[in-house]
Amino acid sequence: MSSAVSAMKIHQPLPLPTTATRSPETPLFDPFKSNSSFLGSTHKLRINSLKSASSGYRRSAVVAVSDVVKEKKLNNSSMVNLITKEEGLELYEDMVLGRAFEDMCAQMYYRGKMFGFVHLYNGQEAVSTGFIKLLKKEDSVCSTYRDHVHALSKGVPARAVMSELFGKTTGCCRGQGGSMHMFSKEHNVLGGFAFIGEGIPVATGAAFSSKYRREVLKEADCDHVTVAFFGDGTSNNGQFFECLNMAALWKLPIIFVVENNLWAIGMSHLRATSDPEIWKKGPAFGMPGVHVDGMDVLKVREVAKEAVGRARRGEGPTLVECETYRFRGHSLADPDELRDPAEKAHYAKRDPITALKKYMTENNLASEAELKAIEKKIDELIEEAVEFADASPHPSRSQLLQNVFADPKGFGIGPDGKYRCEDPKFTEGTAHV
Ligand SMILES: Cc1ncc(C[n+]2csc(CCOP(=O)(O)OP(=O)(O)O)c2C)c(N)n1
Ligand SMILES: [Mg+2]
Repeated sequence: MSSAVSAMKIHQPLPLPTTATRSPETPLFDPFKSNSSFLGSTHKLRINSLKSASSGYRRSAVVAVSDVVKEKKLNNSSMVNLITKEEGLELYEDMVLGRAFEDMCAQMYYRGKMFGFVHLYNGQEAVSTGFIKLLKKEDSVCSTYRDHVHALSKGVPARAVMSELFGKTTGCCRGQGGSMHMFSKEHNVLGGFAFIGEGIPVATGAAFSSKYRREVLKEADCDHVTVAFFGDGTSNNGQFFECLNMAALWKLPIIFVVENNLWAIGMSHLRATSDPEIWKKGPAFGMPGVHVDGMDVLKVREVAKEAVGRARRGEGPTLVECETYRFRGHSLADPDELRDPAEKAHYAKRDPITALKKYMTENNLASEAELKAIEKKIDELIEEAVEFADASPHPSRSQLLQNVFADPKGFGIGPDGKYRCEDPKFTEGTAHV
């Protein structure tokens, strides 16, 4: 039996019981009774967790899938691989692409090729890759201002993302969006959003439209799924709760993916959130809540498989909290002096790319040389993306007010009686327009 086939046999979809379907007898995995290290770098949370475990308060329909996977691994020492070679190589390539792209962004930013805020995704690659590489082209992804890598995972070409960052016409938004507003109709990337939480209702609307097309317009093959990515800080925003409610009420095909990197700019998640376990908010609204180690792409993928499957089968939404970490400052303008070096070092050791590389080589899924070849291919692709972006033209002045919904009169009328925006000097002083 090939390792792929046996892997499929052993790894049946993981259970995500809902409050509606779980009988009281169903044994529930309790992460607090295991050796789980939820938000492992802190003591405070562990104390909170123990308190709630002893009060019995958190007996809700939640499953710590990362721990389930870990336990399976322990209980099945002969367990075969979680992925096939081809799958592993695809995941590796996507994560290396995300990392190398962001590293190049940092270089280009400091060389003055990009403007405004640029938020990098280093460290969080397993989340984007783990979810998006399971999606179909028709499925949608909604992001935040930390959006380059989500767009890349969803298939937007690196050169189109880089050009967008350079503010060039060949960018995926013709240079008009910039770093925080990646959008691609073709790839169903519904946007990055500078305001936190803005993407969540957009994603909920997309999921509603899929359901409407299937159930009201009778498009039987419309089983499209939407994944909304957002941060821990954002999960304290009201739009999150409103959308959880609507998604559960209407059983929408959506997955809410919280990328809990423990920080919202300089605010610790533990200081800002009454109950830091975001996953528990799912069952409160009647949907499964799942916590997963977001530094391990294979665990994320296991959780994603189940959640995407649920959504596609019309069984409704899932809330997934991925425990992850950003390896750089909040944005490239952040000197990153706030976070404890010991915390940074703790997560650096859990680099998701190094972890996958180790898994692949130790399980004979790939040789060092094969992985090196992928890294080289990606380096070349990124070099090419930069050259392409650099050589591409800036948008013409006339593009400035295209797709701007505000009436240009809002800019006022100049002394010559014409709109100010028609004055050739209107944009003087702004970068490269
Ligand atoms: C509505 C709104 N309020 C405040 C801000 C300022 N702001 C920008 S990023 C951020 C923190 C978000 O943290 P998190 O959701 O954890 O995402 P991360 O940056 O960690 O990916 C805040 C408060 C904003 N962009 N939008
Ligand atoms: Mg955060």
